[in-house]
Parts: sequence; structure tokens; C-alpha cells
Amino acid sequence: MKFRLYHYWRSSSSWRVRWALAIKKIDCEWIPVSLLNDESEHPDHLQRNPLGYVPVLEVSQGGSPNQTPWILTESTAILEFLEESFPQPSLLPGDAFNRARIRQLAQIINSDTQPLQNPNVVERVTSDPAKKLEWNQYWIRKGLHAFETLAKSSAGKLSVGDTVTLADLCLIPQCYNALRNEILLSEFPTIKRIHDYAQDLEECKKSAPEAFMPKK
Ligand SMILES: N[C@@H](CCC(=O)N[C@@H](CS)C(=O)NCC(=O)O)C(=O)O
Repeated sequence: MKFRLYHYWRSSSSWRVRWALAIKKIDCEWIPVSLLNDESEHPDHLQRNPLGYVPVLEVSQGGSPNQTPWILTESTAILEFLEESFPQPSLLPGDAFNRARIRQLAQIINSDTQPLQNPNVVERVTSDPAKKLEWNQYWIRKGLHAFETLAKSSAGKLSVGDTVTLADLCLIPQCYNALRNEILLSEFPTIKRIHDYAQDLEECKKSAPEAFMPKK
């Protein structure tokens, strides 16, 4: 299989997938799609993702060169596809309850937090920068508060136990957004501890926005 990821360096959903690819040591071609100049609304990109979002994973299966590649959108669906195709190291370990706890934490970020600070959502609420900040802070705090409360009973070094799971792949990029929105992680001690630990993990650094920042 050959992989190509359409992504944006600062997109938290893109970071989730870059991090999983790094953990599973999957080679990938990176195709930047800028969210600043409407590249994601270009017809070519809308064909890949009718929502005009990143990330999009393109998977070529080898065999005939004329074979149509698989196109996958939605970062959590992509993560589950990678997990099922390349089970080790596992991002969804343990029994059914443990895996449900991991998915529960991941969805608090993926469904209930990140979508509300998507630039095209916030633009429709207000164009006033101060109001945008207030909106973002409200929803990020609500999401992180819920995550913090639930993670207290599941966390080891990371959100559920001591190894990186889907929950961390969603949480750490969301922390990056929280910091960009002037929220101090010290408000959430368990999250701060997980965040600080993750900063030193090689695959986290390798997939982080700074590693993909466009060169001027
Ligand atoms: N639920 C989607 C969310 C994807 C998403 O919201 N991507 C953002 C960047 S993090 C985006 O492309 N936004 C485009 C825009 O706001 O114009 C996923 O998990 O892949």
C-alpha cells in the first residue's frame, strides 16, 4: 500500500493522523492543503472531501496502476483504518471496556470540542476577534473539563494507561489549540501532566505542527 496525506500543518485533525502514521512507521507522501487561501474549497479538494476539510488519506493498493485509490476522510475513521490494517503498536489496546474508554475520550475532542473551533464555523458566528477568542475558549474549556474529569480515573502516563492511544492523538493537538487560544493547561492538571509527558515522545515531535510549518 502507498499512502498520501492531504493535510495542513496547523490542523489538529491532521496532526492526529500524522502522529499515528509515525507510530506505526508508515511511509507517507505529504501534500499540504492551505486553509488560509481557500485551497481546501478548490474543486480538486472537494472531490476528495465534499466538506472541504483536511485530513484526507489516499491509499493506493499496488497492483494495476489504473486501480482507483481509496480515499478516506474523517480523522477518527482514518485512525481506525490504520489500526485495523497495522495493529502494532496498538492505538486501541485492551478489552472492550478499555477500548470504549479510549474512544469516549477521543470523541469528546473529535465530536464535542474541535468542530466548534473550526475556522469556518467560528467565522459564521462572528468576525470580531475578541468574540472569536471568547467562543473558542468557552468550548475548549468545556471539552477539556469533561476530558480531565473522566481521564482522572483512566490515566497513567497518558490518557488511558501508559501508551499512546487514540485519546492522546486527539488530546495533544487539542491542547495545542487551547494554548493558541490563550488557555493555560494548568487549569487541567491531569491533562497538563499528559501533555508534558507527550512532548518528549519522538513520534509526537516528528508529527507536530512545527515539523510541518511551511518554509518562508
Ligand atoms: N471531523 C473531521 C474534522 C476535520 C476538520 O475540521 N478539519 C479542519 C482543520 S482541523 C478543516 O479542514 N477546516 C477547514 C476550514 O475551517 O476551512 C476530522 O476529524 O477529520
